Amino acid sequence: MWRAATKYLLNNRIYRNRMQKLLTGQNALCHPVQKVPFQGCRQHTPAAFKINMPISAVQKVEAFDKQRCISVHWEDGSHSLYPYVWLRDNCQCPQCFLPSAKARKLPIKDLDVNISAEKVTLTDSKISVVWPDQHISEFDSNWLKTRCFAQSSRKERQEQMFLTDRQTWGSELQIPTASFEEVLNNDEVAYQWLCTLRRIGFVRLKHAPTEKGQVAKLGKRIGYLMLTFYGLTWQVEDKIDANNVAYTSGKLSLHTDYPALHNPPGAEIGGETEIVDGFHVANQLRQQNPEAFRILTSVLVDFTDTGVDYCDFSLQSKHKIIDLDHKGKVVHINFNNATRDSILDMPVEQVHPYLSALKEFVNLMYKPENLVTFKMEAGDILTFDNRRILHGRRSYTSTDGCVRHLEGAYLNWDEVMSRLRCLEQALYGNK
Ligand code: NM2
Ligand code: ZN
Ligand code: ZN
Repeated sequence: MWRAATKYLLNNRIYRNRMQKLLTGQNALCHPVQKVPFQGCRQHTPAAFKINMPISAVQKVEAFDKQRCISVHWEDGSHSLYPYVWLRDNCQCPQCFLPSAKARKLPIKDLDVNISAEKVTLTDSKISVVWPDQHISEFDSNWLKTRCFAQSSRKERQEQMFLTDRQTWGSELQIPTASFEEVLNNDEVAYQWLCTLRRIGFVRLKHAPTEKGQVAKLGKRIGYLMLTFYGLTWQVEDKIDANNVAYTSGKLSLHTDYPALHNPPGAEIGGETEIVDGFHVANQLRQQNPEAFRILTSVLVDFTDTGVDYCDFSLQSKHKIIDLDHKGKVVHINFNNATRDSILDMPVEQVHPYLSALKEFVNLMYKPENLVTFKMEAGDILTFDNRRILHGRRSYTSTDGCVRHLEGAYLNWDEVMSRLRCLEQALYGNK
C-alpha cells in the first residue's frame, strides 16, 4: 500500500528534495512556469526513483493488559500504542483478510471488543499475537509504524492521504502551466499536475490538439469522467435556445459549476478567462465582514436547473454558499448566480441580509487584488478545483472564421485523488 510508505517518505530527505524540485515550479507563485521539469521521463520508468522502505526497527514489545494494548518501542527511542481490539480487528491472516482485495473478511459480529492477548512476541521485524482461542495474528513493524496512533503521526498521514493544505492566492498568481502531451505521457508530470491542482486549485495545460476529444483523454488519464445531465463532455459555444447561460455569448459572472447538484463536480476541465480563489476571498470576508460570512456559511440556498440535454432533467438542491469543515476551515464554495433559485426557504426578514451578504462576497471577488484574468489560446485546457475556484468570462463576439469553441468535462475529487495516489505509489512508493 502506498500509505505504508508515506510516513517514511515524508521523513526521507531524498524524497522531500525530489518533491520540492517537482513542485517548486508550479507552486512558487512568483515564478511563471512555462515548462514542466522532467521532460523526457517516459511513462514506465518510475522504478528509477523507487526508494527502498527501511525496516522500522523494533527494540521491544510490551503488553499492557490493564490498558488492553501493546506498546511497541522503536529503535529511535519513540514508542507506539496499539489497542488489542484494533490488532484483532486488523489481523492480516488469510482467514481474517483477503490479500488479493486488501480487504477485511472478519465480520464485526465475530470481533470480541474486550479481547486480551495471551502472548505477544517479537521475531525479526514481526510482532506476533496469540489470542485466547489460539488464533495467531502477525504484524509487520513497518505496517504498524504507518498506523501509529500518536497525534503527530496521524496528522502527517492524513495530510499525505488527503492533501488538504491549500496555498491561497490573489491576482499575483503566476498561472501554473504544464504540457498537455506530457501530462498524458509522463507520470512525474501527471503527478505534479494533480498535486498542483489540489494545492493551488488551477493548472493551465498547453498545446493540446484543437480537435474535439482531448478532455476525454484527460478523463482516461485519471480514470473516468463524471457523467451529468450535460453529458460526459460538453461543448461551450453560442447555441440557439441555449439550455444554460454558459451556452450563450453573454458575460458569465464568477461562479462555480453545477451547484444544482448536491454533489457538484470536484474538478473541471474546460474553463473561462477570469478566475478567483474562492477560499482566499472567503477568508477575507470572514475578516472584513463577519456577519456576511456568518450568513453565507449558515443559510441554505436553493439552486435549480431544469431542461433537456443528455436527457430531460429537473434538479433542485440546497447549499450554503460557503461550506466550512468541523474546524471552521473553508472547504467548498457553491455559487452560480444563474441557477440560484428564486424560491428562498427562509423567513422574509432574512432575505435582505442574505442577498446583501452575497453581494458583499461577490464584490470582494471582483477586487483587482483578487481577480486573475488571462487570454485563452487555441490548444489551452484549463483544469481547476470547481469547489474552490470561481470562474467567469466577459461577453464575446464571434468574428467570421473565428468561432469560440471550448470543450469541457467534470471529474470527482475521489477519482482525481485516487490517480494522484496511484502515481505517487508508482513513482516513489514501495508496497
Ligand atoms: N455547463 C453547461 O452550474 C451550471 O449550470 C454549470 C455548465 C455544463 C457548461 C453548467
Ligand atoms: Zn486472523
Ligand atoms: Zn462554468
